[in-house]
Amino acid sequence: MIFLEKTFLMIKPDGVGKKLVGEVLGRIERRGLVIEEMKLMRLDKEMAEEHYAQHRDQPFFDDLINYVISGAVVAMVVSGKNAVSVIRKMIGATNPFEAEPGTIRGDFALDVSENIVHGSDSAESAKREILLFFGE
Ligand SMILES: Nc1nc2c(ncn2[C@@H]2O[C@H](COP(=O)(O)OP(=O)(O)OP(=O)(O)O)[C@@H](O)[C@H]2O)c(=O)[nH]1
Ligand SMILES: [Mg+2]
Repeated sequence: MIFLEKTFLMIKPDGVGKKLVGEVLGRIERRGLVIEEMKLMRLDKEMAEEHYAQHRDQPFFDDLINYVISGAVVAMVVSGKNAVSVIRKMIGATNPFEAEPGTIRGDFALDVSENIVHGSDSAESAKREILLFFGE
């Protein structure tokens, strides 16, 4: 089935630092998805912990939070047919070592703790994350 839906995507500090903003935006646009909202911003600790709340009990949580607040990020709302799963496929596996070539992580990352982008893992997560970042 085809759903017109919205998802949340964030270029993480290593993606911004490696000058991959244009590359990621280009892939989204060339795929036919639409960038509805976008902002360059810096997360504070509270917002980062809220965003990654599901991982609070993981051993890597503190490292994850410190990394995501370490520099600017680009947060955006992306829409299109099946946008949630299409973006997840374009991003590739969580561990870049396992991400297929042609995916963002498979092309630009090698380390699970610095994997360039975040994408919502479900329509429910997208709704929550869009509310957190864009208040809508
Ligand atoms: N150091 C470390 N970081 C991890 C590990 N697993 C996940 N992470 C980090 O935590 C983030 C969130 O994990 P998940 O939500 O399970 O993975 P994901 O959905 O592919 O990644 P996000 O799109 O960032 O949410 C990942 O993107 C990684 O940066 C791990 O085993 N070790
Ligand atoms: Mg996730």
